[in-house]
Amino acid sequence: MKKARILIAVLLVIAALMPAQLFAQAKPIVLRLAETHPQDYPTTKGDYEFARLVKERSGGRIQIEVYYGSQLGQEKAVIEQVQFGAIDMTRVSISPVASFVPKLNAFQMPYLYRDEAHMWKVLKGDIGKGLLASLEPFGFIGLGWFEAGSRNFYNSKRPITKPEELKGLKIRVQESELMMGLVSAFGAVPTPMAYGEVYSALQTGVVDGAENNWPSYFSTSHYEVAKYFCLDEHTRVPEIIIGSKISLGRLSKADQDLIKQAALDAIDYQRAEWAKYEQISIDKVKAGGAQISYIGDKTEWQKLMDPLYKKQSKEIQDFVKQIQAVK
Ligand code: GTR
Repeated sequence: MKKARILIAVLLVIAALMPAQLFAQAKPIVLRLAETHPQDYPTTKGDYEFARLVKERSGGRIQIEVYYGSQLGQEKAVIEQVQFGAIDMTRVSISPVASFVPKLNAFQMPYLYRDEAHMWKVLKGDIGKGLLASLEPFGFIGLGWFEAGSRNFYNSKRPITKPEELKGLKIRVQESELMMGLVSAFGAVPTPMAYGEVYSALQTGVVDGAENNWPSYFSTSHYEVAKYFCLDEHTRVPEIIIGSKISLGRLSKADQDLIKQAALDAIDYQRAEWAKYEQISIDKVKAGGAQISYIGDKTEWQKLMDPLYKKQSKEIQDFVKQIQAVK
């Protein structure tokens, strides 16, 4: 009896001295990722691929739970929560992140990239890598980029074939100062609003139009209430996955690196999903009655953006030059 008691006491002392990690091993590290779009949307599919890679490579030790469909809130509020560590990570457009990290505006300037291939050369090259690595002082860990096509105007009032036809239209924009400036430079009236509120704002006439890519125009059903779509391709705004410096900062350097690499390795999968879904979206909105105006020569549209470029800080103007120089 006495021996048994001594044994228990010894075991308790050993247990108390064992590092906490040994016990934690049995319990996986669970990280929450916030996503605006529905479950079948290509960014969400990219999130799942990222989560799959992390789980596989960590032998199940790290698990990412994807909260799609804005379950954790609208983008701006989610970014704030990531910044103070209440949400571990999120996939968002860089537009609203630029309110927290102004230099990101350089990556969403109008008519900046020659095409999709140019943008990806920038994002996957030194400029993109450097940018991801520079988010830490703002409370974020930059993980990776996703494709989001080009953004275009659509409205419920009239077909748009020239920029002056946008004059006076109330256009919803993301919560982004740059996007407000862009819409104003076209002579329209910008109205910042959360993504989830746009359908009813279009339906009730609170706004006349909005701007987005084909997949968002389709998946939100905005084409039902704003059928004039103008393929002016004014911006190409990459999506970004950001982690919370507070919450990911608690992980070991090796685990952080594993997560970063998995996010980068999910990019090509997401881009392939994007291409498929973009085509489906184009077909569906056309079949659903959307009227498309195709803009051939965009010189006139581009010229109107000169003042917006000139207004940017030196840091952004330098970035723009570097981006343009990537061949
Ligand atoms: C989409 C983007 C979303 C959100 C939305 C918006 O293209 O994927 O993350 O930013 O646009 O306009 O609010």
